Amino acid sequence: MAYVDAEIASQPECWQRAAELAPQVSADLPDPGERVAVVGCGTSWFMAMAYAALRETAGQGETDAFQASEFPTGRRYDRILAISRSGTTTEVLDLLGAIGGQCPSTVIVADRTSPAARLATAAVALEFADELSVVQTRFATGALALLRASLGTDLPALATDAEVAVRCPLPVDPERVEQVTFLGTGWTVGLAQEAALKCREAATFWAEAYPAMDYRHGPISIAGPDRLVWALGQVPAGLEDEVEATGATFLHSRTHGRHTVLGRWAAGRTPLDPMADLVLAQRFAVALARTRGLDPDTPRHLRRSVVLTG
Ligand code: F1P
Repeated sequence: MAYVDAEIASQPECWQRAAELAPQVSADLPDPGERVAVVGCGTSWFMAMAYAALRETAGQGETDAFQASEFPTGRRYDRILAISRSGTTTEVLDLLGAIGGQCPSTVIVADRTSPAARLATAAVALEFADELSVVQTRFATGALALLRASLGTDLPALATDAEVAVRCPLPVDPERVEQVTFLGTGWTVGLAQEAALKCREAATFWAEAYPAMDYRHGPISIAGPDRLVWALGQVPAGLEDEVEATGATFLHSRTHGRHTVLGRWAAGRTPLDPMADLVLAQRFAVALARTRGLDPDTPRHLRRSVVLTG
């Protein structure tokens, strides 16, 4: 068993703990009405994208997400919110250093003693969600769970979905898949990006991700037999039929049931929350790694954090 297996399995508990923490750290999280930029790199950037879309949709204020190196320094924000498991990622440190005291900044980290925690005005530490695997799973979803709780999402209900996602059979046999494309709409675009990144990192597997409405604008040419299109969240009308007409398999938590007992669980209920569906995608990535004889904890060419020197 790899570290990532245990870390994935612990997500229901992590989400609960994040929800408990949310009211205690609310003073350091964005206030309603603030204009906020959320930044990160890799996985943390994708969580930033998800939160930004959720916050703005919830009417809490204009919220942008940026890869830390692409932050537009000429814009004015009321608060910068950085996400970084390690708290050592160079682009995040550079940005927090450059902002200085010009604007309040909060960083969500796993390690409260990290450089990012010292540079930001405030740090929210999710020590319980830290990880030994290089591949991020529970820190990312734990940070998003905290932020969703701060927006009023019912986290105990979500944790129940996560319980299903860590236990149920996978909706598809990884041995029989040649390529996967994840799709999202609104806040789940970030989740789709993260699901694809897991497949690339853990399994060096060909995985792409797009906003669902953009999929018809070219990426659909990749679809075909033995390939998978996995939609997280809302599915645009007609897309499932168009994908299936190519010979590709279309997956959605509403229809996982065609393939597994999860569908029998889901029959007559609302589909899994997309964040729980991401948990299934994490498990799919780890299973892919195993079918390819790879250690999912140690992706090639990747370390726990990207620290640039010079
Ligand atoms: C971000 C990151 C991850 C990646 C790997 C290396 O780190 O680039 O997205 O999967 O773990 O680090 P952090 O800033 O969140 O520590």
